[in-house]
Amino acid sequence: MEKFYWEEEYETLPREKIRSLQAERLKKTLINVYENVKFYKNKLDDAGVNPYKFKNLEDIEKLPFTTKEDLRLNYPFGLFAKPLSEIVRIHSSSGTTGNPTVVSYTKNDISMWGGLIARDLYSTGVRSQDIIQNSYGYGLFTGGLGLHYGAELLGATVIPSSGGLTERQIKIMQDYGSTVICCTPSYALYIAEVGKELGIDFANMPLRIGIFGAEPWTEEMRKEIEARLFIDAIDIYGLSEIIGPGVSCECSLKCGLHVAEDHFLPEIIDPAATKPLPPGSTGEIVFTSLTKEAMPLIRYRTRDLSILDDLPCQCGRTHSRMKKPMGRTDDMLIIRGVNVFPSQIEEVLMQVKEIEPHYLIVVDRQNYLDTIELWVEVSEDVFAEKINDLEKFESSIENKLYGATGINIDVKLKEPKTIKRSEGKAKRVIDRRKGEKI
Ligand code: DLL
Repeated sequence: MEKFYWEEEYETLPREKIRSLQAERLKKTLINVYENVKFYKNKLDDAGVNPYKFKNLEDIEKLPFTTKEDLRLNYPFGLFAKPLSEIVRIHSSSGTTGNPTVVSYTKNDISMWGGLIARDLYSTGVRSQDIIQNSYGYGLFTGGLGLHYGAELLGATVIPSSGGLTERQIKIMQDYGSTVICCTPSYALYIAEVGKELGIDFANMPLRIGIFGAEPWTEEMRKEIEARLFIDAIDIYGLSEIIGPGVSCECSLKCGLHVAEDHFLPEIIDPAATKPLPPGSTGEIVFTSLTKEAMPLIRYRTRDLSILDDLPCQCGRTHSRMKKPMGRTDDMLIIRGVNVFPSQIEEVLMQVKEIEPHYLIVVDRQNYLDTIELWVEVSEDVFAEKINDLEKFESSIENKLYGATGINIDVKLKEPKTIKRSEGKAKRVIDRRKGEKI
């Protein structure tokens, strides 16, 4: 009989056992960083925490936070807890300003990561018979190699196609019969668009599951991708600082992303007060490494906003589930004092059936006042049909957006294929107030 879980012992642990496993692993991690990372020795001493005496998970509040800035200040190898002779891999993220963030892995870290991804893929319904086309970028980005090792461990056939060369991606998909595609959700839409132009019939292809992440995407976007590619679209989340993809992932039921709580301890905090929030609150998600050896991080502030739910999932897995991340605290736009997230705009847009799922938010300041425009494409036929009526159509979308966000957003309908497509993480916002250019 086929097994139901990849790693039942850990995936279905009762909550109190998860908590005691986390406490035990956290203590080990604290000792590791205290002994081997000067930055943490100083921080723990300042906080008056003796890692050898750490017992209760409740005491986590006494531990210091770690931020991206700390990684930058300790660039490149200052937070490594192991000598380079034990480090077998380095990844890094480019970042737009200053030093990149550098992360490292021991042999054990790499095999733990592979195990996590295999477990995630298994929970989504991927099996060893599957052909996985991995279109996340291979290289310093963690997406490509991260998914790759887990997919191989599962025993699936991996096609390391990396990102880009979209027509070739589609040819591979067709000729090799890929059953699973891994890429960003925005790239999945681009593949669907190019496929349509090439006359590809996705409904009759073997493709059945998509593993999408690395950027925020709404439920509405999920429906759009599922309808265009005729697949189940699954959300996978992660960040290089913590490990890469696989920090959390949906199971086939798609009702929240299961956090790998045997490896990472999640918390939700109020980003301003930096205090933990009660269960069910929306806040910034913070992770503490529990098993990582090369570069464990304590209370790493992700800047991602989500909600945690620790009730067991219908699938029987017991790890807490994260709600689909709704964006980052630093993605929040403040327009004339009103806060708005790009995801709120996307949610409204995806419900307007005449438009294409390609958009760009352009923020500026004119005469000391913030302005916000939404550039969005309409499909060929709608463009031709509504050409005389575009203004009316624009204001109907503007009204919907006002209802959802409380701000006046100036909608600019654009001709098909005028908005730049993405092969990796999409850039949805251009903030001219910060000197950004299109
Ligand atoms: O994006 C790791 C990854 C690769 C995840 C492939 C999933 C798939 P970074 O480049 O370090 O790592 O970017 C991490 O991307 O803090 C979030 O803001 C965002 N992010 C990642 N996954 C999701 C997701 C990879 N599923 C940053 N939903 C994170 C929303 C996501 N945002």
